[in-house]
Amino acid sequence: MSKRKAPQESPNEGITDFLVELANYEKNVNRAIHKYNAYRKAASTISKYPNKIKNGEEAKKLDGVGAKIAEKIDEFLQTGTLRKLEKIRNDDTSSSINFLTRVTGIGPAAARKFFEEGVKTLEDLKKIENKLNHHQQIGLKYFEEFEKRIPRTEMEQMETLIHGELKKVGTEYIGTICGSYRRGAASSGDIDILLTHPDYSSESQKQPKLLHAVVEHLESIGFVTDTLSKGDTKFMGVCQLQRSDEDEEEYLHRRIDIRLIPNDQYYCGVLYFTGSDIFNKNMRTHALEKGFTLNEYTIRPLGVTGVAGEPLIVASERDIFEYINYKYREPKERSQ
Ligand code: DCT
Ligand code: MG
Repeated sequence: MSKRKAPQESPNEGITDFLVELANYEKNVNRAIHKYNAYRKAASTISKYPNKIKNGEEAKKLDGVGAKIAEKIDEFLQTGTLRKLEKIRNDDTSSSINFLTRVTGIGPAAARKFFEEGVKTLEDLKKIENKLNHHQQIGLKYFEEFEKRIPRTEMEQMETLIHGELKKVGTEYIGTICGSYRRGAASSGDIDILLTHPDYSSESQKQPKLLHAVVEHLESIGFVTDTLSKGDTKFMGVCQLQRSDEDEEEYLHRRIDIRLIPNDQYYCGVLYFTGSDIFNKNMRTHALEKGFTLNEYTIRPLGVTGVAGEPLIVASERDIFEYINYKYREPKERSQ
């Protein structure tokens, strides 16, 4: 999961930017996930709104924009700034904690702990490197590189490479690069790969070898450069394209996640990891209204008592939309 989201272009960019900044503050500093979700949701609806918002009242008519956010929009439109945000930006605790969470491996809780120990900056982190866990050390090592988004052309190159190499490991693998790339984004924060194989289903034994063989092969060709964590079904790490003669510069190190999914759960996984997170949330809410529970593994009908039944058979993403009577949306149309 990538840490920094691409800004959304809209006539109300100023508003959506400050809402996202407030959202991150609530998540990282206050650990108030509900407030985070509320700001994200408001930002998402406003970014879809085609007209330039003139005042809070106009915004309040939109889904997810309440009285308090409307008030902030008024203040922002009238003064060009927001006192609450100015205060947060100038506050040492908030800005330090917010900064520390930009390192992969440092979440809101670890950030606060480091801050309380007097560790606030990249330099401070470098001084206590031996106290960081492996994931955080790699996060520190590649801090600047991980902050840069991956241009779509580079994502395409990596996709070609990965599909080619996958075939060499085994002809029966199926792989999909999900995340913002699958949604057609101009740039991505990381690479999210889903793998499946006909030999692996939710009924069969775990098959970590199917994942590890792929990871080891990608290491052997120098594409995967570091490991953050490696489990039976999920690899988190770092990759880098090799420079060729035509390239002027080295490629940057990129965050890569590879997941092995049982073949009967593959399309629920592809749907979930394609996102966006907000689209997923909306689709899950719709599923619940129709009496189904949907997650990254399965879709199950809910009985009258609210107990989930057996997983339904899913052979495509479309099947999931059809079960819950939701109009199909191509990945490109799933940004919200
Ligand atoms: N996801 C989700 N809920 C979350 C986090 C992730 O539903 N809280 C899903 C949707 C997107 C997918 O996982 C991959 O996550 P990210 O890489 O964080 O998102 P992205 O859309 O690929 O964006 P980016 O370009 O920043 O990587
Ligand atoms: Mg991503």
